[in-house]
Amino acid sequence: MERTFAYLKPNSIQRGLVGEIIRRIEEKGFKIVALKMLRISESRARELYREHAGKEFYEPLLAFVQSGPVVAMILEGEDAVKRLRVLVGKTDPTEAYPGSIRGSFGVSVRKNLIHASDSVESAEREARIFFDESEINDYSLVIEGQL
Ligand code: RTP
Ligand code: MG
Repeated sequence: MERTFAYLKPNSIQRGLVGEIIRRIEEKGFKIVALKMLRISESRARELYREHAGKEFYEPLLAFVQSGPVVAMILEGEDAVKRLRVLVGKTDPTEAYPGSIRGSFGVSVRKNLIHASDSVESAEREARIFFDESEINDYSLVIEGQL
């Protein structure tokens, strides 16, 4: 099964959207194998967004993601990276489909609620910034009727 990494940005937590966003992720069949709330340190933020270093939005982005606690997770599923990016929607919420997470709740490019890794390689790299191997859980999802 493919793994992807996501975290809910500070405005998701501040707006009380944690449950709603995770519900949509679970509803789509993703299996949560790691989950925690934390504050992102400056060094972790720089490492996470190193591909954007030097761009005009880099410093404001770093400040925003450190402005409050975030909720980080590792998700498993078939084609998980691509499928989560579709569920999350386009970077700019004004261009994201209304059924997507950003299309439903997003208000600006910066405050677009959630990060989702853009490749299997990024997912592995980003998951390692936030989680130790011992924090990743192994279990089976119970399909209705198997209870
Ligand atoms: P993410 O990494 O957060 O999942 O979002 P993404 O792949 O859709 O977007 P990316 O290009 O990786 O950009 C990372 C985050 O930087 C902020 N951003 N601001 N022009 C701008 O002001 C601008 N462009 C990007 C967004 O918050 C984006 O999620
Ligand atoms: Mg990205």
